[in-house]
Amino acid sequence: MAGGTRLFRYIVIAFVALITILYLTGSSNSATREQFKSATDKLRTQGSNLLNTGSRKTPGTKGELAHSDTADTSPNPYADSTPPHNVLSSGSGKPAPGPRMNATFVTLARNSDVWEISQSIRHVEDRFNRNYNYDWVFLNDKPFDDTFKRITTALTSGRARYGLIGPEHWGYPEYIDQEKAARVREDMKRRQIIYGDSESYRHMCRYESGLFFQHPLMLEYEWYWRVEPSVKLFCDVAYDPFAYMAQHGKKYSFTISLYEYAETIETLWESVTKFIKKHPQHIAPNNAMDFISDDGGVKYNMCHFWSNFEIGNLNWLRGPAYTDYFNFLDREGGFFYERWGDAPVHSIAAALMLNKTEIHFFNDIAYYHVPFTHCPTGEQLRVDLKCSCDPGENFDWNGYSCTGRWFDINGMKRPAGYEKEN
Ligand SMILES: Nc1nc2c(ncn2[C@@H]2O[C@H](COP(=O)(O)OP(=O)(O)OP(=O)(O)O)[C@@H](O)[C@H]2O)c(=O)[nH]1
Ligand SMILES: [Mg+2]
Repeated sequence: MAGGTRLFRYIVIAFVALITILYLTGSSNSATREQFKSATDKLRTQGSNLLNTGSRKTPGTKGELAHSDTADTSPNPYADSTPPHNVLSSGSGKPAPGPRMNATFVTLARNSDVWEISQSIRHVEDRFNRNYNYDWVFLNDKPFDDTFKRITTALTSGRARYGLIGPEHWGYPEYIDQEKAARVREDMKRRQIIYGDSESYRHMCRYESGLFFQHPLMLEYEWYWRVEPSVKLFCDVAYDPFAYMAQHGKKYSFTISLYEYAETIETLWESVTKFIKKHPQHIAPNNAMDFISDDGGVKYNMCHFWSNFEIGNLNWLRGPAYTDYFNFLDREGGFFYERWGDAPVHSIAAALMLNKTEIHFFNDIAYYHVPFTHCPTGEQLRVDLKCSCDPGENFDWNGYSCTGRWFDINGMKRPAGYEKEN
């Protein structure tokens, strides 16, 4: 009986042990499954958070991508960052400390420019704006399509805003003889003048010359940075250029300067001379006339700042001097009867109506727009700013650049090593 009892006890113990083992194994399996389940969920959640956070914008932004706040179930290191931050940008992407200026990027573009402007945005975001999250205003004479909005909204770290240009700003003023304008285009086509036969290019140049800063979206800002399709930034922009401009009393800036095609602006200087006579009060006492004329203003030497890059002050452009200047030139008709470009129009205005000290050359912003490169002179600077440009490509000291002249008229010493970059 004792043996039977012992045997029974053994069986009970073995049974209990087996049940315990099965229970433990089962629960640990389910625990493991549970872990995997939640990890997969976590990944999925994080993935969707990353995607959502990447497109997060200030509420109410036009073109905002779908975003669900309830999806933020796992910790997001960027969740509290203000202004909104795009975590899909490469690098640390920490918001730079300090206040922001009332500033925006601005791009005039067609829907067909979407891929080329995407490349520009990526350059600007990677080198600067991922840390600053400034807004980006896109302007178009036709409504932006969904693809343009979706792609550019995804790439910009600040608010992306889309503005339509009305016919009052993208069309012929009533005093322009459109048949005469058409004859000019035919003639320029025959003479093979670049963009000479293009009607839309003329509207673009007029709009960039005197109207973009009047768009209702642009009225909200004081500073702008113009960005065109397919431009590149080769170096980190390690500080806020808008703040720099404000702190140093700058109103207009450039990276590249060169000579204009004389055939496109045959009577521009004549018109400017008339304007100077009519509005002498707008001419700045310490102006940069020497930059644009070799003979004290008798003739224009064709030097201009290349306006596809500009960081500037919108209040200056909206002020009385520039307003009188643009209205005067617009009445002269050269935007349509010739092919006046916004680069000489802006440059002449800056050179005459600003003090020299209000114009800034950004040596440290390395920039490319086909076919010219500004690559900062000075190896230490290029290393410090992680530049990827070839200094041999730098246009600054080339004979077709006016930047050397800018240095000379301002008594600025050319950077060490410039002779090797001629
Ligand atoms: N919405 C709109 N934008 C335009 C039009 N034409 C030009 N643009 C934009 O105006 C800016 C200047 O035009 P570009 O074609 O780049 O002129 P450009 O720089 O003189 O010439 P490229 O050397 O070809 O770049 C760019 O941002 C263009 O996207 C147009 O008809 N409509
Ligand atoms: Mg261009």
